[in-house]
Amino acid sequence: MSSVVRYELIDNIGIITIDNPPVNALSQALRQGLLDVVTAAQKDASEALVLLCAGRTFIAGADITEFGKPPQSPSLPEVLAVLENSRKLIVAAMHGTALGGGFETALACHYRCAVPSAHVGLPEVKLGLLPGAGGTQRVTRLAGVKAALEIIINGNPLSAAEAAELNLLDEVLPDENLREGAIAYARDLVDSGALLKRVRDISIDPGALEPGFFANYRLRLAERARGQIAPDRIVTAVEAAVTLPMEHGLIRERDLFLELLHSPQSRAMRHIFFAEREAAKIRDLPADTPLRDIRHVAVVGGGTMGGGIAMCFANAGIPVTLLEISSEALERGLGIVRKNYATSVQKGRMSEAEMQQRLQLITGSADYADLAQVDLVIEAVFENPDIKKDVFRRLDAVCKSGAILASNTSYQNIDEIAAVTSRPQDVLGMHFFSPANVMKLLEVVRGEKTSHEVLATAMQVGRRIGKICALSRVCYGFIGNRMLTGYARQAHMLLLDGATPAQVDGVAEDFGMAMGPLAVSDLAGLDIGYKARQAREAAGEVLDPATHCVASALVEMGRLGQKAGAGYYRYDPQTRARQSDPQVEALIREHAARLGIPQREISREEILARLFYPLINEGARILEEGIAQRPGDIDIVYVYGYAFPAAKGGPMFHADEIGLSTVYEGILRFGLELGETYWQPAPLLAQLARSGSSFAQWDAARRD
Ligand code: T1G
Repeated sequence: MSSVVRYELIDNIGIITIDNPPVNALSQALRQGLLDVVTAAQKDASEALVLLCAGRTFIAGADITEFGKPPQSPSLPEVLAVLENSRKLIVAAMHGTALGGGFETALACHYRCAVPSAHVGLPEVKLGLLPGAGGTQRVTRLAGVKAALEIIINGNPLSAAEAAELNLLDEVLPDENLREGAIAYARDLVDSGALLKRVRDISIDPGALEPGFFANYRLRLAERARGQIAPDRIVTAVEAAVTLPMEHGLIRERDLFLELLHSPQSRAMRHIFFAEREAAKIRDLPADTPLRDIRHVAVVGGGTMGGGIAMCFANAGIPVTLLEISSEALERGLGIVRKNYATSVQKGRMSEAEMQQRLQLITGSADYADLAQVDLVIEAVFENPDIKKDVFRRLDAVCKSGAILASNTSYQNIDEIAAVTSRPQDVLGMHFFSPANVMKLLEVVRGEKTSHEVLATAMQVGRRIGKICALSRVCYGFIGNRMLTGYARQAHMLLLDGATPAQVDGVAEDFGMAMGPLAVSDLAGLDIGYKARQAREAAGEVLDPATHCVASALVEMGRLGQKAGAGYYRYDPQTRARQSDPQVEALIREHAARLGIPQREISREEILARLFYPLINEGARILEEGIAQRPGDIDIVYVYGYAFPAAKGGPMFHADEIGLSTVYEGILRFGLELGETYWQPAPLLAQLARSGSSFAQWDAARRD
């Protein structure tokens, strides 16, 4: 018997227990053990078999760490064929999250049961894959074509009840006693003379679909899954389930799976999967760093960000006090929160009862004394250093010893803020992204004196409220916003060189960005950058007009962006759809002429390189300065904070894919063509490019 698959016979029911922590991933040893046990059980006294897992979940999928390595037999399809062809009835008994190959294993069994809290799903699409062990063929046979397409293309888990509704589960057990319930269910099946039910024997009536169904589905899919190839291949695999016999359908599915497995997109998305988990680990923090107990949180500042942050905690069931400077300001803040929740209820994302439950967790206050016993405070007031320091002085005076004081600042120096308190070891940054209750990224900013305990607690709290956390040291703009500077600067300068806003944004969006840089500026509000520039000029800085003159002119014309109905684009008042505006293009030409910049045709390749090379170059600086722990952390910041396409793996992974020498030589070329001011290669980039290395290799060498 293998170490990861155990077998025992109880009252002539064969119990197969898989035990491969942490998530019972289908490693080679597990596949071999399962095959051996099921084969052996064909000859013993068992009347039926129950397949269940120890630990926190049923099989959570193929072992992703094996991908990209030489395949090792037995393959999962081989193992599942043994299950499906077993002469003895096999019941899959699920708990936790039966995902991917795990759910496919259950689908190859004859009956499926689960505890009420279980979830099942086929999330392969999130790794740039499709189910490669019969999932597309079996789910289509059980749940029908339309449900199968939605389940596999969305990749989201279904509750046990939802799965049962779709005929994907035969029994939802009465309670959470998995083993007991599964054995009783198997015994009932045997005693009732239940037949071996093979999903492969279910036939699908192609006539049930309207003519041209798959072609139309593909057309609608094109916009939804922009740039991703896996969704299209999923349609092909599901179509095969309708048009081909099972054996041929399985072969077709396997071919499509292998095509995706070796695709750059899947490699990139698998990189993001592991980078996300790696980013949660702080290199120099002992694994047993104690955590502080966070039971009650406060947010100072009830603006858009403060309200959104308060919602993050309420959504996680954590009581939160929202503090404002006056009852009027507080009412406005709570109004933002109520409006956000009402929108979610209206869109069916939550019930009225859930909304009320969450609202009850949010208490308003205009008195700092109410914060005396909270465990964590997140300051989210104006991006003004003096105002922030005043807030921290007051928090330091009021909050209990051991309370963590965090700032949501996007740019201010955490060390300077910490220095105005008596407890710099309890101070750090927790930088949320707008809208805070939606965006997944949380930049945890480590001050010079921030203690290990406070850091570890902040990362854990981030996970608790559903955020993906990345650690940053202190610098202007931390990781994400610091890198964005060069990207946004080139977007503006490309306009003066002759590109239109639609061209610049179109290239970025064809690359896979959710929104191009100029459309993002319109969304955020052009006045934010305008005010920041005014503050810098007031402090005596001399700014280069070529980096912002058009943006400033738009603000001075009242074109603040989407909120004003116009910025770089005009916006339809109903749909908010953007339209190019000849007036803006004339304004650009006028400023280019005033600066003596000749306008010319700009190629797609030049736009792409001028947008993304500065991003990569600044990322290299951030790595060499130790601001970010690893290249993957930067990738996570960009995928989850700035909607960089996961199918490209993030800026640093993408740089490795195109080759650092390509990036480095491109920067040198732009330096010659456009002037070296903004085209200074980062030393680390130059070093790695010259040695033919990559960010990934550099990072691996540092770990060893
Ligand atoms: N393979 C290898 N390691 C995995 C893994 C997997 N499938 N899933 C998780 N881990 C590791 C993870 O890296 C982390 O490691 C630890 O387990 C805990 O994970 C043939 C081809 C199951 C919902 O996509 O969604 O099947 O950091 O921190 O928050 O058609 O893990 O501790 O060293 O995420 O409780 C399809 C992926 C694979 C599911 C648990 N399956 N996993 O979440 O823990 S492709 C998936 C998850 C496939 C078939 C195809 C989540 C989870 P470490 P965690 P969690």
